[in-house]
Amino acid sequence: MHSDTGYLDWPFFEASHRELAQRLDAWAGESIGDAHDSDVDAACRALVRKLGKDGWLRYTVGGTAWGGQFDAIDTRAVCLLRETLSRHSALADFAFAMQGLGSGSITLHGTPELKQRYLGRVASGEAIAAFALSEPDSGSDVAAMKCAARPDGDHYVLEGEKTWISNGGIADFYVVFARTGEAPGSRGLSAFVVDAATPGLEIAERIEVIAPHPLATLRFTNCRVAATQRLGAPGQGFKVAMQTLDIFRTSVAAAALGLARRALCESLSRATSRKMFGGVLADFQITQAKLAAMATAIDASALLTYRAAWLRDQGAKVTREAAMAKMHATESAQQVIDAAVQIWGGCGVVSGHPVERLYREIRALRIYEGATEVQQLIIARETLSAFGAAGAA
Ligand code: COS
Repeated sequence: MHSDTGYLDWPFFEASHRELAQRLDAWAGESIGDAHDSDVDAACRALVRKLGKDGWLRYTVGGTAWGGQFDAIDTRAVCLLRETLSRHSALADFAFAMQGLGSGSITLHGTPELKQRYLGRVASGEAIAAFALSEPDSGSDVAAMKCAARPDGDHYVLEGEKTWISNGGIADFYVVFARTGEAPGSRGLSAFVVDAATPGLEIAERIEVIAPHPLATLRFTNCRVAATQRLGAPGQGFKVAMQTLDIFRTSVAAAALGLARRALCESLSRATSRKMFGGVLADFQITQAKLAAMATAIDASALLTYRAAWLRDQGAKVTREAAMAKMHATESAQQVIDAAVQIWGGCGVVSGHPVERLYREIRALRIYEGATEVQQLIIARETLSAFGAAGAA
């Protein structure tokens, strides 16, 4: 599959990143192709096992002692992996990404015992991870969550619901955020690792979406979780969630970038072969204008994405840069893919055609892990606060 790899020469990357992207591209071409299955649960389980067996999931966890590739999560590597996987198969990217999002809070805040128990199995693909933050009335407004965890001796008792939980129904454990009440709002939340088999945790409902993947609503009823399963100090759950999202939001941008690159590749192949009015589609300036806009949007997304990834790998706080990358890459990928459907004409809306699938697959990325409107809020806040801090008025 043709894809521009010139960006790998940008100064954001080390030689090891270039080698990683090329090796994964070759592997994905041979091993996953376009992974699609009517049984999405079975397809995801198989993808997690395969990604784990061949070593790719090691990049989703931090700490070589626990099975990670490096001691800290290398954001550029995660982004290159997601970009490459999503170019080949959105479902393979999903399977990879959720191992990272679902275990990222353990990498960042787990005790050695929790790291020992979970991270190695995430890295090998033996355990499937999930991140349980959203609720029916608390998606963007995390501090409004109601799911409660009441201390009870050396346990907490969880009561409430979580929804839109990716890997819900197939996960072996969930990182669950709940109100522990140390203070109002965002200062009264804590995070816990809850095994899927814990009594009192049930899958209340499976949710079908336009690009199928495992998704569910969870219900906790008198669900007892040992206090040793808590991640970070009591009341620090909001920060645990935000720090985890700071890593993986940038990687959502990378996934969108991969989908957009695939759309451009499909468009180029169509534009140079589709005969029309005595020439091919690509002869027409109206098509060239579309291709130019697509290529420029892709480069702009790549620059924002790898700037955020590189900055984070230098140890910087990247709340603003990650938000910019996620917002721009997902929004512009939607436009690139829409143009690809237009270039493919009627074929582009036939069920199962690569661009028809891309059209469905991109949509949710503008919503999950912080909708575009949340990214706008974050970018504006950070920009205003930098202006205020500079003393300008
Ligand atoms: N890293 C570390 N700490 C952070 C942080 C970050 N990225 N972002 C915020 N915090 C801290 C703040 O510094 C503040 O600390 P103090 O209480 O010590 O002052 C605290 O967390 C609360 O922050 P803030 O006042 O910004 O909280 P808000 O409730 O206003 O948060 C947004 C607003 C919208 C930014 C937040 O709720 C958010 O990101 N929502 C989207 C969540 C999401 O992605 N949902 C999708 C579900 S996951 S698939």
